Amino acid sequence: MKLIIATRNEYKLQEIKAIFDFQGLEVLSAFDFPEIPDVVEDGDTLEANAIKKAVTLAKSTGCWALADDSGLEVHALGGAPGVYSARYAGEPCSYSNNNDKLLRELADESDRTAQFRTVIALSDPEGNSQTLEGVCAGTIIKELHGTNGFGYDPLFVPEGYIETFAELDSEVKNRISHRARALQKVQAFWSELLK
Ligand code: ITT
Repeated sequence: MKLIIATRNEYKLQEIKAIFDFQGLEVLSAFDFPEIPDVVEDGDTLEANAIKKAVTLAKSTGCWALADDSGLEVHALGGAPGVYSARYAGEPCSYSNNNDKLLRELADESDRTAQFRTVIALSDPEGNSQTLEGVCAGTIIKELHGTNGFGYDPLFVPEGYIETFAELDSEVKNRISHRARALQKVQAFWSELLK
């Protein structure tokens, strides 16, 4: 059976491939379907965007599809940037501009707690979908540290660690992250489905 990972984010794709056990599945991604346009992520929630991405790819390809929509939720900012994490500093989207804006917004804040949230949507070829979620709590530090990972990783120190996700080995991030936690649930759901 084929499973399409509905992303064109190379970092995210590598993390999903490292975390999820795709045994017996032929794994493809949105990169294998250049003729299918990018899905416009105009939902108000991570759930809505994840479902839109998974269902669009599943229906256009006739295969099962898995989509991940993730965001950083900062408590002192009322949960922002949240679903708008990719475009936090406006267009064109840039990780560096987003991180700079986050540091500016938190300049006078003593509460720097935050969490990453991932919602994974799985869609069958007809567009019936299911979502599962994972959260990773941590804090936002005051300057960029590390070069691994992507997005807000150089500013995010997960709870129980002193290094950012961008300093930690990818093996550690892929064990404790929001994405790992969501994918563990997807793995259990998928195993049940195959029974
Ligand atoms: P796709 O929609 O193609 O999957 P995307 O880059 O648009 O890729 P998201 O909408 O899920 O991905 O993510 C929104 C932003 O959240 C993303 O641009 C990053 O800045 C940030 N982000 C997501 N996951 C992250 C992670 O694991 N570490 C750091 N930042 C992350």
